[in-house]
Amino acid sequence: MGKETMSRGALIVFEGCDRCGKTTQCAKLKEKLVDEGEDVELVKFPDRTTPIGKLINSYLQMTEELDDRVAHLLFSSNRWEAMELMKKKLKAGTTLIVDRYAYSGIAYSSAKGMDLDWCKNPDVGLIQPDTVIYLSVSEEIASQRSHYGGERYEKLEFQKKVHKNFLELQEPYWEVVPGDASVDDIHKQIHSIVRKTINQSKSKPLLKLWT
Ligand code: 2DT
Repeated sequence: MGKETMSRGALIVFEGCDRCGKTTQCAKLKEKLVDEGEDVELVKFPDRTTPIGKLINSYLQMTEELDDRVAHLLFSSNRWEAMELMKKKLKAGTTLIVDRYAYSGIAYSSAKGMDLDWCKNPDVGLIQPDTVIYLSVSEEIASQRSHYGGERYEKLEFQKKVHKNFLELQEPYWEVVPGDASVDDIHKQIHSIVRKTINQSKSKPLLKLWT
């Protein structure tokens, strides 16, 4: 098959508050898809390995203070610096499972009181996900898991605001998956959504977010 007619990979994004089980589900999904012979890679935002990502890491660990707007723009830049490579991989047929994306950027920054539309702007034009899996955890479970670590944002009251903001950002390609069931049940549900997405995305063009 010529390169031009080769089917592309799907962009699958996982979103949710801290401790919703995203990272566990991303890993399980990758393992399952690899078993099925799919070409698949994990991507994580923030990517703390780049120079911008290192600054974000210091900010999250609270060894660095930044103006809220600067922090927001750094998170967005950290996505933009990954876009070319992600686009190349998707076009080459690799499915990308992404742990957090622009929606986290907006939900967390606007939970600090920043204007939602202002927060959205820097991410306009990123690659649009084919599916966003939003893992929604009840307040009860969230508070049981509320022994958060020491990073910025890891506080129950703040997380409640973040959850509310996420729900305002829902798009038709979002799937809200209740995160309170067992790890295996959640995995099965996610896998069936993603299988469908991979099949349907093959011949679709890559779109730009919020344009
Ligand atoms: P992890 O615990 O998943 O590494 O996230 N965050 C993340 C933002 O405030 N803006 C963003 O654009 C992104 C991607 C969410 C670290 C924290 O960083 C927050 C939690």
